[in-house]
Amino acid sequence: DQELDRFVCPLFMLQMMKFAWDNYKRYAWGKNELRPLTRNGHIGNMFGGLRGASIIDSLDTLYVMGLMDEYNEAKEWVQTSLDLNSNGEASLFEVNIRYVGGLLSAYYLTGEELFKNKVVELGEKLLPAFNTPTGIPRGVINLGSGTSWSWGWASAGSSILAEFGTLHLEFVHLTQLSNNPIYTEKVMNIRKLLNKIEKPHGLYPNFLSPVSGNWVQHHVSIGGLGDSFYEYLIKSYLMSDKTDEDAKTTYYNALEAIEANLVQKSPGGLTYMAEWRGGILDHKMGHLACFSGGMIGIGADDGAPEKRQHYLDLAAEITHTCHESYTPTKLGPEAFRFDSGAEATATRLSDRYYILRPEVIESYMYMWRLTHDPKYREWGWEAVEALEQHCRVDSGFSGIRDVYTTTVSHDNMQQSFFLSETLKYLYLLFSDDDLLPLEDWVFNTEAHPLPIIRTNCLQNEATQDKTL
Ligand code: DMJ
Repeated sequence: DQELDRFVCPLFMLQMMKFAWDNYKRYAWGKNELRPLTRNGHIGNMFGGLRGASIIDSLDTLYVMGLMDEYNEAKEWVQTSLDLNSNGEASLFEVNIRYVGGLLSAYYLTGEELFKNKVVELGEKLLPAFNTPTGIPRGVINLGSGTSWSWGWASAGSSILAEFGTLHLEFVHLTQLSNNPIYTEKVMNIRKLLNKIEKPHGLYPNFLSPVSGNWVQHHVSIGGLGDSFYEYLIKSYLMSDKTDEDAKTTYYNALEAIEANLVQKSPGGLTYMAEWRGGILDHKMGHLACFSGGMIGIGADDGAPEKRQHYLDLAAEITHTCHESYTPTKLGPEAFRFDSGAEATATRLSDRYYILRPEVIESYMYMWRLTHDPKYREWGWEAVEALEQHCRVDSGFSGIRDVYTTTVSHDNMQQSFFLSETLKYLYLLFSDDDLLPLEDWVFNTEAHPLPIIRTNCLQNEATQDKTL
């Protein structure tokens, strides 16, 4: 049976990917995302006029799954239709994680110069966002004029930790590919400022002024607004072939502060990450924060020797808690709480939606790779069945509005991260460990694999042999 599963499960993921892709192609080709109920495309306002987010986000997934006809269609679109001369308001963060990350991975996996040329051209367009008094970039940039500004909703013109803190992996690779040190300089400057500034209880608040370089308010979260900043610390260390000691120290110090101030145990025995507002805890965990099981897992082995088992246990506990939140449709809400008797349950109607997010499955994938405990594959399979049952519609996959009711209401969006992350992590969960091995690759926060930068050439050749 197990032998059969080895083939059947990845094949199943591949068919889900093909179904998602075919419908995108049929109804939304060249637009950013598919609206599967109304059978049309969605452009949105995050990518500054750039198009084809689902294509760029899918390139590596298609390639890794061996869907070569589909990969070739995607590549051809990049060649003929990816126009980088757009003139709209883009989120620096979203363009970086999806477009820069997607093109970098496509280049490293395939060696096609086209992707390298495109990504370097795009990287240059992002640089003006860093022209601030501190060098901390603003969140929004006009890709044509280079003007940048802060999100209207961010307090007092501040920049967001998870946005300016989620550039490091891609920018270091941009320097590698372009031989231009400027990208690495920009992200090292962010790190320098963060190292210098005083941190309340060792924590990193979510809002920072790009003008004064001071925190704007003391709200700390491992979920939205904070999340991938922490992820990029440990991944920067791993991607540097474990030479970036500064990233390592910063990561373990941050994790210590998180454990001391945010990690909680519920009355029912579930370990969770609360949110912190100037010392007051909000006993709520976002779906986004569920990536932290995987993050703590991949960082466990490089922690202090006496802490390694503890980190692995903590990673398993958080992943378990996130699995607990996946009920009764076997899909999880956007946020769940641990107060007034709640145990990993969304108590507000407005928190009950699921938009095809990957974070819980991402943690299953890492924990499977680290422990080979079969429960992670079982949990992953549960999610596959639930996606098929509740999110598959005639023309693609859709998010749902309420994970607590089985009479499903669909949100009419097939998010591009469903193709780049959710389906890729599921595929990897059911594949052998030597497909994109963690010793050779780190995944950016949109699940685009980037190679570890080897410090000596001999290792480099060995890696290339393995990965090609
Ligand atoms: C993705 O774009 C990335 O994973 C990001 O870090 C968080 N949000 C979505 C997925 O939920």
